[in-house]
Amino acid sequence: MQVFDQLLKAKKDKGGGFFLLLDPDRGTEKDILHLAEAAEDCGVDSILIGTSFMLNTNFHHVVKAVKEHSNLPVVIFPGGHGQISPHADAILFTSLISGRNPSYLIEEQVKGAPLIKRFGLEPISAGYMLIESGRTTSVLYISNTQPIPRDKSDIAAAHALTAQYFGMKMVYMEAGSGADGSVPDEMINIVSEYIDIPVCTGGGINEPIDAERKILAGASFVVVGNRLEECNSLSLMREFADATHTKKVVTA
Ligand code: 1GP
Repeated sequence: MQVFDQLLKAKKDKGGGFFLLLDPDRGTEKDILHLAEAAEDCGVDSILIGTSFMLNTNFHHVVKAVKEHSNLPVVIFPGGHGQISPHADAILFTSLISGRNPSYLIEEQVKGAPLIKRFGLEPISAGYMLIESGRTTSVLYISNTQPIPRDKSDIAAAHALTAQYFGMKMVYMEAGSGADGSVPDEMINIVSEYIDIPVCTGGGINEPIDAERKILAGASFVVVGNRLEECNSLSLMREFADATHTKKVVTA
């Protein structure tokens, strides 16, 4: 089964899909692999790997090691065309549609596409939208773009519909890693009601209850990185997965 179909199945069966984001620039390799190895047992549906600004030169090595330590689909969430590795299963083929910077709208993608083909990675096209989060996150600074204001759900909805009409498979509503405020539930609700493709959201989701709220608001997938990498707690990772899986299995 293709990775994207597996993610859709997680949403359908469990109510929402929970993705663990591992940033090769944050934490030691030991800490990253500690989370990766336990992720499947804790209920994680997919592991994302990527960063907005990479200092670590060992990207391929980290992706390979994570893949060797987990049976979950490993999906690259690239900050640029330098983060394409043959060791992953799929890649979020994002275009930063909320911005007007040609580098992140199309240039990085043109540089990366031939490598994705050569490596046989499954591209999962996604309209990537930055939502104002209360601070200048790395992705905001590096992309040199304006985020969509938190109270402008209509603007967010128009961007998301554009992604759908372009044939993208989902939209990713991003507050930025370590954001002060996650994407507002109300905006997720308005956008997910307005479009027919799934909504993924991440950035500043620091408590399991927040993950549950995002799914109940209409998101299909929730991404958590910072909080789990900071505390390296397997029990918290399980709590996040359980909270995201809003469709509880009732056993007789
Ligand atoms: C960042 O959406 C992800 O691209 C996750 O954000 O690290 O704040 O969980 P956090």
